[in-house]
Amino acid sequence: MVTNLPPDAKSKWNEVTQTRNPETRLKLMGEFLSMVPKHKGTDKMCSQVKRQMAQLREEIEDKKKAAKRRSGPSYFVEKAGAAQVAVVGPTNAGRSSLLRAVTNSSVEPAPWPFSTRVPTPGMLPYEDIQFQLVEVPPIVEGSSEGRSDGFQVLSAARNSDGIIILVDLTDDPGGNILTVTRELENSRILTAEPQGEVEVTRRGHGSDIQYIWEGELDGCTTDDIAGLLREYKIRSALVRIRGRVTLDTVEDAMFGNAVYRPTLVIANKADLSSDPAVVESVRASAAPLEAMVVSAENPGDLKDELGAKLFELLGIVRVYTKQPGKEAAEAPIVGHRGMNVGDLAKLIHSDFYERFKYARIRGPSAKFESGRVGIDHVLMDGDIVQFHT
Ligand SMILES: Nc1nc2c(ncn2[C@@H]2O[C@H](COP(=O)(O)OP(=O)(O)OP(=O)(O)O)[C@@H](O)[C@H]2O)c(=O)[nH]1
Ligand SMILES: [Mg+2]
Repeated sequence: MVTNLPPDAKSKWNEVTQTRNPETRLKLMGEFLSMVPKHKGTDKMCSQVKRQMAQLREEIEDKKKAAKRRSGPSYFVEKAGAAQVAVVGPTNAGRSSLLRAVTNSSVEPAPWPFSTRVPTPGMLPYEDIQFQLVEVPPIVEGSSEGRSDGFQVLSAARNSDGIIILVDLTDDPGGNILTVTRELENSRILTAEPQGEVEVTRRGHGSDIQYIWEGELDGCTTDDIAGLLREYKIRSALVRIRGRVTLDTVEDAMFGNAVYRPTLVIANKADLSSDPAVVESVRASAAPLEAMVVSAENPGDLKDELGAKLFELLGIVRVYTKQPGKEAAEAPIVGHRGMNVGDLAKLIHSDFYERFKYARIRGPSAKFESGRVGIDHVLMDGDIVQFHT
């Protein structure tokens, strides 16, 4: 929550957001902080800004280093399959072992800590799709401040579509779940779905605030928002409102963008501990996130169980297209819960969307005999869709 910033601080922040040059930006952020009164209401915002400053400093350093030597380990993993899921956690919890157990990855588990140094992918097949699991180097206390390559580690998590937090059932699982979720949250990666989301896109021209409504305001009006943005010297912007949004959510959006990543907790090494009290405490620490208890050493049906869990968690919807007089396509097009016929058309080709007349559906979402539907019809997993343009 950000409260009662003096006007000069707000206009300084405006300068910060207008500046691209990292060195100047860093200097302006320092000036901004010195203008912020220190109290409980500004704590969270100050630490967010400090973290952004630490990250900038590291970027500046990295650029200097990169200018000297042109190579280094890459933290970016190209997405593949239906979704990319980052497997994060403390060192030695068994992330490499999990990838060995459920994916085609040949990453080597090791008894010593910090053995995996760069994000390492593997594919987990599930029915007719695949999930890409990426083992991300360990998260430690202080990762969000840059400890142990923390910025790169956390940006790999941010870059994913979902997260698995893997902990060792025999090594303070509750404490480790809390540490990892705190480091994620500190770097603005939310593991619980936020009630409301705001996106503010500034425009260089015009003098009005336009809205895209995918939700509603809670305890404030559009006048309040326009007033707040004016204090930050923003007169023209596109504001996207999702879910229930308060004025605080809007102000929060001015300071670094939070992302939500659906998250599953897995407690590993169940073969070493079967104490129900420990399992119960893991579930309690993970809540409201769901927790699975597994053994990568002795995985049994883990491949299928994990595939099904991720499918549900990520809200995946598979749709099969069909051309008149032919069989439906074997490979699905992968979308997300809530996807409608128009979204699907856009995924295939913008032409399809523009020339759309109607579609015929067979499968779970079909309501009428003819299966004839319009562009807003919401699809369900397993639908077969024939477009008419
Ligand atoms: N008993 C038992 N040991 C396991 C299990 N999973 C992993 N281990 C052991 O735990 C140690 C660490 O496993 P890794 O898979 O390398 O752990 P990691 O999380 O990838 O560790 P780093 O990449 O080094 O941070 C190894 O000695 C594994 O053999 C399990 O389910 N049961
Ligand atoms: Mg590893």
